[in-house]
Amino acid sequence: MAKMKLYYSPSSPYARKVRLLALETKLDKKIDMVNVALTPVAPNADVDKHNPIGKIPALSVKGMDLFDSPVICEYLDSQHKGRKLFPRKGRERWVALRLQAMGDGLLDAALLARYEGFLRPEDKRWSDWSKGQMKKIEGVLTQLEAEAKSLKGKPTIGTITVACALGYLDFRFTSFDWRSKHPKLAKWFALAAKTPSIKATVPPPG
Ligand SMILES: N[C@@H](CCC(=O)N[C@@H](CS)C(=O)NCC(=O)O)C(=O)O
Repeated sequence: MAKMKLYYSPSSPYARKVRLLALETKLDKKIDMVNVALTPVAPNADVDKHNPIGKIPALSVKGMDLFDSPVICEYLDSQHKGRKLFPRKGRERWVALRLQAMGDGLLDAALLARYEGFLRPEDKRWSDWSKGQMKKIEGVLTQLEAEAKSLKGKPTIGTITVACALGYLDFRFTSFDWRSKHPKLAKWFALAAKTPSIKATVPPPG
């Protein structure tokens, strides 16, 4: 079978979800990695060919292009015979999907704040917009702290996404001390960060 092709960047937290899931399910050997650079104002023509939204991650497989990260992750999880990271049914499934939604929601806000504070020309920046995004990030962190128990146990798409979201805060929001107000979450992440797949996908500095 032809190898799958993953368009990604080592700094993308959404692509990191896919890379983590691939490592956890040992599908990584079946994927060729295509490292691309892009922003909303500097799109990548190759990515545009594979994702009409022009974002990474995108996965080319069997003549089809898949996006976005929840869809790619669920597809990959259907391609192996081991323990599923998308629990198939029951409460466990909704807990995992809900955690994924919280992690993705945190990331969506974090990326908007990052683009606002880093990409947008300084004279056009809007501090209320950035504050609004930071409020969403705080909201997710508070909720995760309240239900930190649900993060324990074997990895699921939910815990993987939360780990990518917290990792992104550490990567791009270095002066944001999320740990002191969310000690249970911080404790969980300190342990999770020792997992080989998480260690192997830490974004390089820069
Ligand atoms: N909902 C998408 C979000 C993907 C996303 O925003 N990726 C960023 C990189 S981390 C991107 O491609 N940004 C370029 C752009 O917004 O044009 C997913 O889960 O895959």
